[in-house]
Amino acid sequence: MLNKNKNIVVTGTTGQDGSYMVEYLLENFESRVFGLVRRNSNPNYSNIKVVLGHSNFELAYGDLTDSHSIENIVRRIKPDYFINFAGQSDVHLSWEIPQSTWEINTTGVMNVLEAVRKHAHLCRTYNAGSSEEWGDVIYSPQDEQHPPRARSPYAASKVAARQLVKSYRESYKLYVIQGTLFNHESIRRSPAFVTRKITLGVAKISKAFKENKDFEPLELGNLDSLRDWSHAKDFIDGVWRMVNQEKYRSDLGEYKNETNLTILSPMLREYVLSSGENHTVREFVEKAFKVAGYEGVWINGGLDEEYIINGQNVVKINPRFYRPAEVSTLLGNSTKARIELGWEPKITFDQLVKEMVESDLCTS
Ligand code: F7E
Repeated sequence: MLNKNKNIVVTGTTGQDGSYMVEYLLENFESRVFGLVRRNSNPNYSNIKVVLGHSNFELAYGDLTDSHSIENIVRRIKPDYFINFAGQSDVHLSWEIPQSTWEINTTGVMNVLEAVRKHAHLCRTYNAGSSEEWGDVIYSPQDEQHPPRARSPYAASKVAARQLVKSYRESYKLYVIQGTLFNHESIRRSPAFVTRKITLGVAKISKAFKENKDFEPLELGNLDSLRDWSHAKDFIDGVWRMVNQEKYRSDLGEYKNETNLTILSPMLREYVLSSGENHTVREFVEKAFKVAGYEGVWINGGLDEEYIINGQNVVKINPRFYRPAEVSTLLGNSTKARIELGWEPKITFDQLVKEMVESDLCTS
């Protein structure tokens, strides 16, 4: 168990991944965890309500795009780990706000790397990478060797961040890693993403069925996209293993001199985390309704496609949700993480859908 003297900074604390990471660290270790949050006049701490008040947890104000704030935090806290889950993670939105997507996901990462380089050289740093970086894939399943083929401003920002991570690792011998995470979901997922949008829609429509009320059908875009979906909690464990690679550990005092640093840091590995199976959006819709007790049929096709349950249209297509350039299929090969890190996902696709739908049925 890590002792109390370790300081861990987690960014994106109020989001899905950051909040699960904070919980995981506080449950398993005695270290001090600093959750980075941006100033917001209307803050939403619902994902971290269970850790607020924990004696080893502290909120710290900062913004990745404000280099001063990141530098001040790193200089003050001198973290042993810096886990960066903050970002503009909405792929579709990245066409609307390409510049701020870049500033948060790329320049923001440079700010972290610079702060760590100057003030916490031995800090183990993680940056969230994405399977979106591979874009219009050239083989399946995709592993760490797949070339970047970005198809959105979001993906391009992550590819550039990966190159920054690589160059800082090799130039300054930092322990810094950018994992490649496939889609990961949970009850904490924002409705901006298709899985949560569907489970919330299913809950709303189920309620309307039960109460015999009118409802608007759920509006979706491309139903044929294939995604490799996992549970976010499984990935938290994988990320923690990436920043604690056995070969390079002997605990944090391990790098005794510059010679060791020079030899070891460039050998760090970046890993894919994925379930190894993929499903269409259409299949997610069917499974989600089934969890709620409904089975339907698809009729028509193309932009007129509809999902019919009890003679009523519950899903229709809205072209607004199509993307200017789609990543039509993603399927991960996480063999390397499974063998070298001993990581494996524990929650199946069916369990994930069930958990999300049941949670939304309870709260709708
Ligand atoms: O879309 C299709 C959409 O927005 C999944 C982020 O965490 O994972 C996520 O990116 C698929 C796409 O996630 C709707 O066209 C259909 O093909 O849930 P999503 P994403 O774009 O795959 C990666 C790994 C990340 O790194 C990202 O940060 O579903 N789709 N109809 C729709 N998508 C949305 N959002 N809304 C729809 O109505």
